[in-house]
Amino acid sequence: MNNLFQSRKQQLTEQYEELLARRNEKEPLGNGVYDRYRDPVLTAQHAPLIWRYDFNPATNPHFMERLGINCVFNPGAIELNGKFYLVARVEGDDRKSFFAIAESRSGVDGFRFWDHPVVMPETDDPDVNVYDMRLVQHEDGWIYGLFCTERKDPDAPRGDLSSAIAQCGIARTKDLKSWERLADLKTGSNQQRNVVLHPEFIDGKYAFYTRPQDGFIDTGSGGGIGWGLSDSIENAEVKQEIIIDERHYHTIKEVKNGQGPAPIKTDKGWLHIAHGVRNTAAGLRYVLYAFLSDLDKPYQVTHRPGGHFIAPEGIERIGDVSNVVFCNGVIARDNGDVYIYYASSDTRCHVATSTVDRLLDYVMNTPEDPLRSYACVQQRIELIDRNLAYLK
Ligand code: M1P
Repeated sequence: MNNLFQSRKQQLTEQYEELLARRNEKEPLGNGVYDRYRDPVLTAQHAPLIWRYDFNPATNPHFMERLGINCVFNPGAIELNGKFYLVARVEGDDRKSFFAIAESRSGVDGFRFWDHPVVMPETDDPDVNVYDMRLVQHEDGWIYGLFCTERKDPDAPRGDLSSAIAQCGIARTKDLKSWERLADLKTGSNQQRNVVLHPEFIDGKYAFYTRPQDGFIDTGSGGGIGWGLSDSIENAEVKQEIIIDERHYHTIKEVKNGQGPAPIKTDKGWLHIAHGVRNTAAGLRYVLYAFLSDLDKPYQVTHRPGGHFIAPEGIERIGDVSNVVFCNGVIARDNGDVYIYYASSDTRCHVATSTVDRLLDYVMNTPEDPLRSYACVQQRIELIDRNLAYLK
């Protein structure tokens, strides 16, 4: 075995194991709503070396990377038997995404990918790209993974190699290892991304959060977080969609929005994390926001705290698609702790921790966006005056 091969293999292996052994640390103080952490929980560097390198010195004398990984982001999340599992969107250097499971005992560090990525069966109409899985433990006993399946738009004009059709793929599993692919969700919309399965039956039916839109990127006249019911999950079809959380002019969700992970059930209602998008001279800016909906009627929003819940900070602002935070995975533990997995700039995955109590306090006591500068000043003056009176 040559020296170069041996020394590169050894150094890269040591570097990899160091990365996985690194303990994460909570950032000091924070905003009281949640705590951020110093390090991302998953990055492209967390992809196992056996996914990237040929370990045979005869066929790879330079110990050269053969199949690079570009980024690891937008993970779905689930807790099983006390362990934290992320189903990450792993994107190869060839721009195709696939799913892979990483597990950790702490939920904030030590995430290690399984040796093999998820083998997601295809339907009769093969996916070109799959991404952003929302994992949900449904009361029917299955773990479902809903994800975006993207295919070239067959009606795109000749020469347009970008237009695509996004729809919702559905698969189910009991162990995260073997997956049964079901038919893609049918709705009345040309495009569906950010579709999420509600964890409980509503009126005896499967309930979906949707995001109908006209174009692949543009919402057009569509958009907003939708809601609809389906009799079946094997051949899921939402015949009627209502919009439960609309876009709004001059807000953080002016251009588009989408449900994040499946909502968390609390005694005060369903706690939702979503993303909102606005346009800027520097391109789209994605932030997270939160809201609460009625326990019996999850399609009725009861509390809408104004503004963003998490926005990109520091290094999070930079990546393949800069100025983006996106969340499609959350774990709420029985003890009330909440782990919010979010990705930054379509590049890496982070965690923020909170509790159900803190998040309920946030959604129920943060005032709504009053939608006009004058009204915002009034809102802030009320807070200032209450404080001044209290501090006297
Ligand atoms: O690039 C930012 C995000 O863009 C899409 O989200 P949306 O459908 O709301 O525009 C998704 O492709 C998502 O994966 C990505 O992070």
